[in-house]
Amino acid sequence: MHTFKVNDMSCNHCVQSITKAAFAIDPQAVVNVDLAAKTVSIESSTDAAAFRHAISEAGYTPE
Ligand SMILES: [Cu+2]
Repeated sequence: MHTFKVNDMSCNHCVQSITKAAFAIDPQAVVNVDLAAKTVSIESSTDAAAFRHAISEAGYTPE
């Protein structure tokens, strides 16, 4: 399980962009975004760095 804090995620559009970016890395991933807590949890066997990069590319700042 990879968990990122994404403080610059502010609405459902952000949630969708990040979810889409995660699925582009691993279509089998289980992605949970908690907008209130500003966390993104991804269950995947793919390396966390790949998701971190994808979230950055989508225009967000994963911590
Ligand atoms: Cu947004």
